[in-house]
Amino acid sequence: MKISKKLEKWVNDWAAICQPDVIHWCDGSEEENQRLLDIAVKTGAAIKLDDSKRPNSYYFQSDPSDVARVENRTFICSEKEEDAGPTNNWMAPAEMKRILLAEFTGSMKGRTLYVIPFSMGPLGSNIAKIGIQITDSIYVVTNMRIMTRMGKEVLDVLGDGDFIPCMHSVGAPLESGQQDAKWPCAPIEKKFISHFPDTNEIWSFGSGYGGNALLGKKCLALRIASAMAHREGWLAEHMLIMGITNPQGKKHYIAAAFPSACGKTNLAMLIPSLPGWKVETVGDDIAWMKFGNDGKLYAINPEAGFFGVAPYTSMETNPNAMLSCRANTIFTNTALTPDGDIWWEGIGQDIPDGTITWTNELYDKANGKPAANPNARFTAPARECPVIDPDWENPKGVPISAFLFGGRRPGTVPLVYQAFNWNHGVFLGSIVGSEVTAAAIGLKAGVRRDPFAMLPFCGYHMGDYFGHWVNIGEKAPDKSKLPLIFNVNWFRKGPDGKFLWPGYGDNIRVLQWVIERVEGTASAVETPIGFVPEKSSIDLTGLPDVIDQMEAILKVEKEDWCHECDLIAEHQKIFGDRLPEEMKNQFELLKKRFGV
Ligand code: GTP
Ligand code: SPV
Ligand code: MN
Repeated sequence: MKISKKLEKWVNDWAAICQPDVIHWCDGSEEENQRLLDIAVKTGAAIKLDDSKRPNSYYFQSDPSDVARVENRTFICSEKEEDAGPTNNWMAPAEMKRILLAEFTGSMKGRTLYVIPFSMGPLGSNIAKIGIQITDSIYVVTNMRIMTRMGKEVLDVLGDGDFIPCMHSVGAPLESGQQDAKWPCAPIEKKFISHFPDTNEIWSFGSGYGGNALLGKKCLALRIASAMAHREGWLAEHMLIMGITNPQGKKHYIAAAFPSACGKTNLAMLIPSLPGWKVETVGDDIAWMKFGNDGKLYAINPEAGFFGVAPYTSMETNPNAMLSCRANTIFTNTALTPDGDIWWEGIGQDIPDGTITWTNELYDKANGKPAANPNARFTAPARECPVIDPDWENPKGVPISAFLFGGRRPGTVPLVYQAFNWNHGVFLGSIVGSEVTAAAIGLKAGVRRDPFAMLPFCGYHMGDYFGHWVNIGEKAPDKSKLPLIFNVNWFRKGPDGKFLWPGYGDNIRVLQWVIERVEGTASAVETPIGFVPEKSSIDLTGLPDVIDQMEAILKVEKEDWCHECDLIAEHQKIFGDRLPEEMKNQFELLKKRFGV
């Protein structure tokens, strides 16, 4: 392996601090991966699933305190506090490093320090970024191998070049002779997911779960990358990317930002319920976008796998996700069946007798607790997805025709509406709201604002982030080629508390309208919030029950929106004088259109 002096020094310096027993440089090979998984099985950290049911797949249960991202322990450590903005936790970089150096000291005693060279984006493409993660967790190494391009090829491409240093420890040193925990981690007040956007560094301590620990994902590809994108004039977004081909064979790509656990994976892989339509997946969580020479905005998926929400994924709701995790997958916090397979609520089959819950107890229907954690996840290679797009690894990316924003809104927000123009679309992104989900720990129930679905992932001042989106529109090489912007809501409920819209594969009916708007062929009604489809312009063939509901699904009620305007006013206040004029104007225009 080709290791630069700079990289070697960085690793050795950390090793001197963390004091591991062994240093292991990951080459990313099949043999290495197997060796690590065998160790995880031997120590009781993992269970190998039955090869005839779930080939080459493994099952992990986390500590009950470490099941999702921890937003109140996530920090943006910019030099200036105002650069982190009102929506991020801030600490001065020197202070955070002082605290964390003490925590990292001796934190890997009795453990192995793994060095993971990884690329976000196709290896060697000029849009890709190389990171090096240090970790003391086998779970993290084996997940990073699925989620990123990882191993010695990355070092060959890196040479003496710059990398983004990503430091991670689960924060659970072992005394000699001490028995390891099944899922080592530190208590909540010792967890720190820290980002240094001025120097492009990540220091994560105390958690082994998902976005807290797989540092290429939220930490690098969103928080650090969003700050780089702001400086350099591109976009790093919490968006799926999908290709949609109509029955005439015309293909468009769209990107969509929904908050965590609000339907990105499901939309990215949907199987259209309308005949003749085809959907292909480029990515399900993150998009990096730059203008191409032709003036269009091009997107790449920096990831190589899916870290998908398991519960309620089924052959009914998302067959392509089920097929993606058919083999070569790591399951975390699902339930385990007696025949060595996994199970979760909403998987589409009854729970087998003798199933073990994610907390490692025999499932007991009577106690009312779910068998799988609501944030149980599968880590599956993107190449296993039956509808992966032929261009998903194209280093040029794919051209984006439309952006969708959305969240879980039980009321107020219609199924779909289109922004009047770019800045109005940016305003729609800035006011995205959603009922909170299980993807983060400790949030108050109810609707919260999650602008652009980036609230937990923006590495700088959110007001400046809105301004950056305005700028992208202003500086576009050809404004006529900017994506059109829409807002969608699959989650509106009727008086009985049930979803009004069937969702999932039927969402193609909304995508059809979106694409016909892009092509200029679908009709729409102008309302104060934007263009809403004519009832007749959404194809409801085969959905007789929904026809009567369409009024309620598409309704824009003045009373609801007056209340919404009060909430938007409160939301905008948070950003103070760093809220761009354009966003204030858009809000004034909205109120004026309602006559308030
Ligand atoms: P992260 O990976 O956390 O960023 O989430 P995600 O946006 O990829 O969410 P995902 O697609 O995994 O969806 C999470 C939940 O939303 C699942 O439990 C789905 O069942 C539910 N869901 C997704 N699409 C729809 C839909 O169209 N209608 C309804 N009612 N529920 C949906
Ligand atoms: C999310 O919470 O948006 C996720 C899962 O995609 S995690 O990687 O844990 O952040
Ligand atoms: Mn996500």
